[in-house]
Amino acid sequence: MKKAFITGITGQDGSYLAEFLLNKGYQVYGLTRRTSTQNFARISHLIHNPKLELISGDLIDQNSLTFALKETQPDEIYNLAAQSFVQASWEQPVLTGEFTALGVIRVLEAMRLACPQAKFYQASSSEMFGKVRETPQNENTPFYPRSPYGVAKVYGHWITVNYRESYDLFAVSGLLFNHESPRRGLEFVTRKIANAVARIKLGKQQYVELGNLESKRDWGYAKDYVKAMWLMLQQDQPEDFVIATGETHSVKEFLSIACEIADLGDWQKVFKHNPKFDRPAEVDVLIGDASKAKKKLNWQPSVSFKELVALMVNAEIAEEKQRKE
Ligand code: NDP
Ligand code: GDR
Repeated sequence: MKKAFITGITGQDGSYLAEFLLNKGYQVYGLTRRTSTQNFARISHLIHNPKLELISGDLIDQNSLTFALKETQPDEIYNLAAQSFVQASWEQPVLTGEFTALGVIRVLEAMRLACPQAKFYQASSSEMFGKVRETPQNENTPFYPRSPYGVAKVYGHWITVNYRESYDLFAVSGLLFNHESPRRGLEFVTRKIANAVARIKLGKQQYVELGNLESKRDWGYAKDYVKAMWLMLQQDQPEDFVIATGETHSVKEFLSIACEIADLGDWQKVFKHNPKFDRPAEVDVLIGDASKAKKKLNWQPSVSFKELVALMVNAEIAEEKQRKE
């Protein structure tokens, strides 16, 4: 039985990845940090599974990571934990650096000491391409991050490459473009729109306040993307991969289709601009070229943009119908 260790198991991707690995028969260990109120909502359906064990630790605490890996001796390590909200990275730049950048080297150091034979996955991001140097972006496109988050992810990416080359570790970096789902945090634009549209439809809210509607993203479905992470660790050679749909759509398009799906009519009737959600420096347009993943991992996305919007809006309508105000 293979053993996997996931940091960030309580997050969107961690919860889908845990499900995916448990279905494959893995023993899964998940790192969780101590909070005064438990935040296991995304994994509540999994926590009684005997093949899942939660281990207490934090990316900022080196000993907790080394201890967790010494105890569990995993075959595969997925480093998904991070301060992952771009906007918050301007408000908490130092914390973002601690978690999202230095957190990576702490996990790598723990692995080097406790289980150097394991395979390591780093959750890198299309935000590293930022002010893009070429279109579409592939594994060789130079980075130009536009936020403290993007800068921190560049560190995480290069330290993963460096540990692979310095210590001959099986360490890979997945350059994943935006991926969404009903489990996305409410602060991210897709879930925020899907939720607001559902609430407007049900008469609980009148409009949605957003920032820049012109920015464009390559949006895929999170469940497809966690499979790509696993595939990267099943290869014989450690290599980095871009994972993306190859399509780009604006925030405005997302909003407009969401309104259509919820039968709200013209999106302009429910939209208000709030400069609070504009960013000090924006990433205008991202579009990924995942042809290497298609060729070597036999990976491709299974959900189209329109299906993704529908899936998210319908999930929010069902959820909001149940929720008591
Ligand atoms: P989420 O924000 O949903 O989850 C982040 C996870 O990290 C949570 O489990 C959180 O725990 C945990 N975490 C945060 N700080 C610490 C810490 N100091 N110690 C231990 N755990 C911590 O992110 P996603 O699931 O969306 O993304 C997963 C990873 O992939 C992240 O690294 C993100 O930056 C990266 N990424 C995401 C993309 C996307 O589109 N979703 C695209 C490209 C990269 P808690 O629940 O306690 O807060
Ligand atoms: P992103 O996702 O920054 O791409 O990072 P987010 O959904 O936060 O923003 C996408 C785009 O929408 C614009 N926008 C708004 N964004 C938010 N959150 N709230 C708003 O009200 C709003 N209005 C407009 C933003 O300006 C931006 O252009 C996500 C995260 O998951 C990262 O961790 C990950 O690395 C990248 O995707 C790939």
